[in-house]
Amino acid sequence: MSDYRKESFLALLEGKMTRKRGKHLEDASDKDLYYVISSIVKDEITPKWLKTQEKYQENKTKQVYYISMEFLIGRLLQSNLLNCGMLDICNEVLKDIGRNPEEIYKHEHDAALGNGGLGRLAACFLDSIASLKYAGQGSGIRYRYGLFEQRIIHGNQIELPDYWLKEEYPWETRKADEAIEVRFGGKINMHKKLNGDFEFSYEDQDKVMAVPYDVPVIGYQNEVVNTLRLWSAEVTEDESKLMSDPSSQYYHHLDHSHSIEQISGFLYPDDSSFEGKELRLKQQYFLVSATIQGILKNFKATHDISLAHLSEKVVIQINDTHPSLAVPELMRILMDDENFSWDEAWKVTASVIAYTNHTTLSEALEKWPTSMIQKLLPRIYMIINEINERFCKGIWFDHPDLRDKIPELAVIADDQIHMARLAIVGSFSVNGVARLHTEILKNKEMKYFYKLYPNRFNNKTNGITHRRWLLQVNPCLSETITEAIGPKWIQEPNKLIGLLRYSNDAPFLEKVGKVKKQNKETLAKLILNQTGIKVDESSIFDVQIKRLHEYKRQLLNIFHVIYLYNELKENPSLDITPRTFIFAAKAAPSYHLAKEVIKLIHHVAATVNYDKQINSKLKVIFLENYNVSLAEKIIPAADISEQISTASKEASGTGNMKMMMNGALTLGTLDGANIEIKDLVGDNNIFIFGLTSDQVHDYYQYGGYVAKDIYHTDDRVKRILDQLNSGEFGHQEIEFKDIFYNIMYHNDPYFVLKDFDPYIESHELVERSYRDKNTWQRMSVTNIAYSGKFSSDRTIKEYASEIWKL
Ligand code: GP0
Repeated sequence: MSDYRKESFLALLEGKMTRKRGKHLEDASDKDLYYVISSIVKDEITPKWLKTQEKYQENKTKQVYYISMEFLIGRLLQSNLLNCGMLDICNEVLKDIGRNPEEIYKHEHDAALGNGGLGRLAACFLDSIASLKYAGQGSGIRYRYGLFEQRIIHGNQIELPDYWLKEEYPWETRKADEAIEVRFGGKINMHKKLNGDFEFSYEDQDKVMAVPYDVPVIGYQNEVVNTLRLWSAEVTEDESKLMSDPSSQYYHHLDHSHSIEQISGFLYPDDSSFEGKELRLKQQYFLVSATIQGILKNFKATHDISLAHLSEKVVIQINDTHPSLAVPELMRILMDDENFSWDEAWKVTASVIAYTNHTTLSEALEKWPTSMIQKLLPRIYMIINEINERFCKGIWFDHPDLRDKIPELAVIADDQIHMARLAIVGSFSVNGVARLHTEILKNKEMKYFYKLYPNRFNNKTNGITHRRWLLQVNPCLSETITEAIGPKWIQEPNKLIGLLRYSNDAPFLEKVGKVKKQNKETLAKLILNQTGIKVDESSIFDVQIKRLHEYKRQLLNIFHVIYLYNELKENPSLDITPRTFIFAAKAAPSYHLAKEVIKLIHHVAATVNYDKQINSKLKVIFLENYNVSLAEKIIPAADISEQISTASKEASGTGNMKMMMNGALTLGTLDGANIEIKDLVGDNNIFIFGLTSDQVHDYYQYGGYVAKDIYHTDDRVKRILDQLNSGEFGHQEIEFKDIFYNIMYHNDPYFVLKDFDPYIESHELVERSYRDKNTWQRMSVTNIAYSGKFSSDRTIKEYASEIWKL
């Protein structure tokens, strides 16, 4: 590192510390340093931000807008420093002045404007779009409360509000002059025009201001700075004036302004499950209307061609169906404000919008009651109705073979609006997020739509940004990689494949093993700090970190732990490789069974961890409040990546990719992107077990699975289930009756018992493999080598060339 650069960074730091915080560097707190370094980054990137946006305007570049109800961006300081090429300097200077960078970065509140995979994917995509120099922006909601903070009390999950804006958020810029009015409710007037068409005007609508807050998205050392635009709901100026008018009904207005601000009040905490609340619908329309109006305004300011050419300059990707009101909203504006005919407006709309599906779970499908949409969005309702009528007529006349499928295809059926159907009908591209998932969409869930629109369907296997999830979180591994194959992999992650040449190179394997060991030591410290439990750093770190959901089968994992515990109790001298099972997961607040599983994990942990007879061989750790920052600490230390969803249920998974990239071996089912990982690394470098997607499908369709039979024939299983019931885990006070009941009397809907035996077997193979350090490290390096494919750079290049046509 050149001394000159270090000196000038230090000078910047000193200067800013006095000016911004009124302190000398020696007296600065970690928080002072956090704010000052953020401000240095902002100064560095602001000119680039302006320039990037000006360039897009001047060159009339085609833009992609990624609309998402969730952006799980986490902390930004470290990744922003990395992307603008200042991370190393900053770390060194901080160390020179006796400060610990980690302690400083910690002062940023994790921005948790998302639940899990779907929201984190959006964040990774923005990083890749900017790093690949594409003109794109994210559009989301600036929730005042992000995803709840999780506390565990006696094994019970407690939710605390996440008021992340309590202190100044340095990355956002409020753009009050670009606020946009969004309207709800009201009456609609129809007038017949001379040419016989109808014209619509609205009355008595509720008006809400959508005020944008822009967050910079910095490309990796490439001068590009894109934007994540987060909309905040505020009262209009007229109405806030009324508030200060003494003659007005103060409390009425207070009530009103409160209900408006609630629109961007909080993120709904449900992952992969639909909660049909009116406030959520308001949020969705608020996001979509503000975004589309903004897009059209920008289009008009940039181009002198008609909006009929919108698709040449704009493409809108909607992240799941949450923003699918984009379809009728764009139709509405084109027809009512821009005087397009229906056909003209439809042509534009259906060539601009592209839809990504993230799940086939039926409980996640969004279906809004027609009455709710009609009341809240009367004009939008009329348009959806018309879309539906034309669509159904189209099938009737042009696809007589599908006539009897109309009830399954109609956008409006059973007094409900089916948002996925609306999204498919109103878009030009429908994509799944992993190969298997897309095949299931095409051949099962959406097969009649696929018949109607075969060319619309395509796959885009998910990815993760290797900049955050390797370079940033695992600097030692990154360095080791670079020492071996040079730095080109950072720009082209596929170059990681060069590591294959080192998969038999003993010194290299040893280095990689050492780095893993260090990372495990670091995590062990964190675990000791947070839980008071000391774990064995040479044990296998077996990790399952993700939202808690029945289909993800944390239950199967803890059943295996109970099984091991039982084995060890029977034979305490059993020679097994010590294991540390690490869990982290939030349950949706109203998801009872998920919370029961969290409780079970805690009670098993309490039993196992304090049992002197066996606790040198087995530990169970639950780390509370799983979020992006915690993931960043766990992932580099993982040996085993648990990806054990019931086959066909996990659309893709992305944690699987993060852990693979950090050298963990996957223990998983043939589900989601696990299959694509397996295809790359080969059967010998992954542990695969359990039912296939087709087998699961056949059991659902034709029956033939009886969970009780396994209970009665497999002693290991019977023992575990009886232990749940007997209060053995939970001091005889707590019994896990609901879990027991779900398996025995709901016939184990996620095949936990069915996959139990193959899972145990797979674990035994894991345990044996780990004994041969050399083989294990070779497998680990092979995984890292093939992980380049799962960089979101690859994913985004595919979106850009095959869907967005940028
Ligand atoms: C899917 F439908 N996902 C949903 C949802 O509501 N929330 C959510 O996070 C996830 C999938 O479960 C996934 O398999 C997928 O990879 C991710 O969306 C991004 O496509 C979890 O990683």
